[in-house]
Amino acid sequence: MAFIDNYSLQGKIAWVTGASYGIGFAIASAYAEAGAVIVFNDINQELVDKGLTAYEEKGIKAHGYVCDVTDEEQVQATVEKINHEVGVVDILVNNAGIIKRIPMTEMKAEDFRQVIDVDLNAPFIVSKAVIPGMMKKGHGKIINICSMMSELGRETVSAYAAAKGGLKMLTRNICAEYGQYNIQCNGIGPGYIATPQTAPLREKQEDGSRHPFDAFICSRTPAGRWLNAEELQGPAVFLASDASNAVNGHILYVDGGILAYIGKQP
Ligand code: NAP
Ligand code: GCO
Repeated sequence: MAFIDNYSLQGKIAWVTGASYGIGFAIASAYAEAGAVIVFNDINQELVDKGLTAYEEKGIKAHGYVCDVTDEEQVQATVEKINHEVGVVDILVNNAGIIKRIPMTEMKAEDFRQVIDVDLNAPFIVSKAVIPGMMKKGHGKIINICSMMSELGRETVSAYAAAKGGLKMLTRNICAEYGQYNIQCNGIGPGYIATPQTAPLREKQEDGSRHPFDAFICSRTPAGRWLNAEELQGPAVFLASDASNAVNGHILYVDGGILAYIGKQP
């Protein structure tokens, strides 16, 4: 077998949560190109149908399921359906996520809980649901989509930073607990990616000027630009493939160098 074949996902079943669009869609599209069968979910049929159409337009026959990843009963039922209709999941990407940008002293406890529920509890719920199948198969890959906020804080994102910091440690704990079953659990920490989630940070101001945060992020990124979701595809395929079987409990930051950079002098 040629070395490069280690990067193939041929015949693998990959479930990317919340992948009707955005980062999840980009990762799932790359997985399909690497040979995987794509499974994705979203919280309503309209978004699942939107995703199925988008995948079809790329020539990908994906399997879409309506599933709120915070609901353990829905997740367990979805895993049963996937096992029956597609097959046992080999690769899980915990991508679904939300953010609420509210100053902490103004944030309702319910808002904090909702972010923790989607960004931290859900990766626990979905990982717990697929690990038994991976154990039976004798292999598995779990990739948690972490964040710059797994390492850094900033104003208004207390819930998100707490969730993504916790997701970093959940990643390490799954590695510790299930590495013995040939299951590798790693994280990807994207920098600032131009998706619907960050659109509010890039909106033009009323006077047509750049959003202050847009200019700020470009000054904190050595490349001086926002990244795009496609730049996560290579790292995501690597962590889903046999090429990374000796990589476990690692958070791979795909941030253009933000974490290494103090920022451009004004
Ligand atoms: P996005 O455009 O907002 O997409 C998030 C996806 O998750 C949507 O499809 C959303 O569906 C889905 N989702 C939300 N709650 C869900 C739930 N309870 N059950 C099922 N699906 C749910 O976000 P993105 O920018 O692609 O980000 C994807 C992941 O990367 C997130 O975990 C985010 O925290 C992380 N991340 C993003 C960036 C960035 O700069 N964009 C950087 C680092 C990390 P709905 O449309 O129905 O809500
Ligand atoms: C924010 C952004 C970030 C990105 C990402 C950075 O408000 O600071 O939304 O949190 O989403 O997580 O890695």
